[in-house]
Amino acid sequence: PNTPIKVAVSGAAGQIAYALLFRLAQGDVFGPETPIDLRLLDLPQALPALKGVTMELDDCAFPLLTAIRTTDDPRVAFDDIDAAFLVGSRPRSKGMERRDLLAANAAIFKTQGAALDAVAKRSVKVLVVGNPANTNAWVAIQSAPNLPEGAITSMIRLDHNRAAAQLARKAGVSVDAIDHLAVWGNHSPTMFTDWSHASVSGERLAARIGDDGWYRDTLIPEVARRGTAVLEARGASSAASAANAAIDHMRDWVQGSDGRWVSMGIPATGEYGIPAGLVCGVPAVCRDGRYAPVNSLDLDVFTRAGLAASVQELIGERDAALSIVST
Ligand code: NAX
Repeated sequence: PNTPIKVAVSGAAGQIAYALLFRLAQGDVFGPETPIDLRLLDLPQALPALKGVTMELDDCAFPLLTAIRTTDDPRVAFDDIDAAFLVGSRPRSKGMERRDLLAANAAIFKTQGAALDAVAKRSVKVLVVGNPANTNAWVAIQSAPNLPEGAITSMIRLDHNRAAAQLARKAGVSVDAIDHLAVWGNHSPTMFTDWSHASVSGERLAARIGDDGWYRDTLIPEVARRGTAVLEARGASSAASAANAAIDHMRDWVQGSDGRWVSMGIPATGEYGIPAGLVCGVPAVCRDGRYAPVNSLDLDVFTRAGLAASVQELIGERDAALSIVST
């Protein structure tokens, strides 16, 4: 039998994890041949609820699930792991300032980055889902100087998938038919959905849809506000779709994207006026367990302006987190 892959999930007692863990244990990321050893991390007060989740995982009798360990200690959770989904973060409480929220999360991701640096496999693949996801990933990277560049990424795939679904519906094609779609920037309302390179079966998607006004005035704001719309309708934030996006992100990173573009939050290389190192959503292609950003695209004025606004917001978040990282 194959050696089990060791996978940590933080925020494991939360609602996204509740949609994520069962699919992971079923083989949706690492494939039907790879046994999986789960390390579930949450805060001490969540451990009783987490016990219930592990009971349910047991009760599924997943053939691939070889072990489950629960802990409130990141060093225990991340010991020798191959992959991590960092879903847990500090939510905004009533009256909390944005600055305080950033600082609280910077402290969490500083600790978790240092723990990854100390004990994870050097080949570890980390996906940060907990918000502010881009900046949390940036903080973790600063705290993990001994991990190879590119080990830690953030999730913008939910936004990518949301855009793909809307575009496919508008064009009357299946989602699979769409390629070269990109979501740039921060996972926040400033994110920028870019259809300027998108194609459908070799044809330009924009030409197929033929409605630039719809793209600018409906699609872009609707993708940006989709999280709020789900929250209002469901009375709870996106969970199953967020877990699905996390699965898509990690699966494509591990197994390859088959030449297709996916959007990932990755440390910028200096392209497109994004300051090097800033964790920013960009289009990428995954192959052989690695991702490569799609570089040297010609961006039109509208796209450049949208991206620049989101980058400005990311710089502000990074600067607010900086004091925590450096103390
Ligand atoms: P829940 O509140 O249901 O669960 C969060 C869990 O994290 C809780 O069990 C909590 O105890 C735990 N936790 C908090 N601090 C922790 C720490 N320091 N170490 C370990 N565990 C910790 O939230 P849920 O709906 O699951 O959402 C989780 C995060 O995903 C939130 O930050 C949310 O904003 C973010 N999202 C990010 C998305 C993205 O596209 N990047 C989309 C979905 C989602 O909004």
